Amino acid sequence: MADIYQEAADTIVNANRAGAEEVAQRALDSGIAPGDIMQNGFVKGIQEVGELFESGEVFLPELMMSADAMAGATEVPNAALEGGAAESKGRIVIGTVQGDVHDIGKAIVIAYLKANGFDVTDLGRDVAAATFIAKAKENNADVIGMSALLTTTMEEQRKVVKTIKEEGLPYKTVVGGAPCTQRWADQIGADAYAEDANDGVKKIEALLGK
Ligand code: B1M
Repeated sequence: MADIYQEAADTIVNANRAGAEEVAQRALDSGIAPGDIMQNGFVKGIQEVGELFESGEVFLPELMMSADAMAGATEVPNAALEGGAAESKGRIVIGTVQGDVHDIGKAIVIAYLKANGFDVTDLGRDVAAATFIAKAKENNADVIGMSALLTTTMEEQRKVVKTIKEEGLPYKTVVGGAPCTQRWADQIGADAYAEDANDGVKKIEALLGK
């Protein structure tokens, strides 16, 4: 098992999208759970690339190619995770905040939520605070999920929470993404912080009493 996880991580480090898709499919065919191959394999790979980027050993074009391989890797398990339960546990609108294009983690969170019976509307990335609110109204949402990967874009989460409180809107808010913490969620008045996709499902279930 450890071998295929390492193989998965390597495809991301080597920016090999076709290889990533092949390893993902092979993992699923051999009975490995979608969440396991993502978390123990591909996510480890993109984290390693992130560290190499940070230390100046890889540059932005290589990081972008690894991110593309990651997108390929994510599509295969996500398709397998779709449509887990018949009855909706609640309606979620989720997006990456304005100024931020990181959406790999959000895609994983969405797949987990769908597999666990939530009705999810993906707002995409670079989503303005006003759009989160407008889409929550349009979709009669229970929860707004906001992903932010940059310390400079986290503030956008505060804007959404502030508008909800000022206007007395009924939406629960969940924040996530590498720079976010429980402390940050408390500071901006968000209802929950989710460390990863699995935690996201648990926190949203708790918020909605499921
Ligand atoms: Co960028 N990037 N990046 N990047 N990138 C980081 C985030 C960075 C930490 C790298 C570094 O310098 N070490 C750094 C941020 C530093 C900071 O703010 N403190 C950074 C930077 C600086 C930048 C640029 C500014 C680089 C530049 O242009 N000079 C630029 C910004 C562009 C922009 O957004 N405006 C940029 C660009 C990019 C790419 C486009 C090349 C690519 C993104 C591609 C894409 O997403 N489509 C990219 C990538 C891939 C990364 C790293 C390497 C990996 C991020 C990732 O996908 N992680 C990242 C370094 C790192 O994290 N080590 C980095 C894997 C993913 C599964 O984890 O997203 O944390 P994560 O999601 C988790 C949890 O956080 C949680 O669940 C997920 C699944 O377990 N979660 C939620 C996330 N969202 C949630 C929402 C929820 C609940 C849980 O709501 C309910």
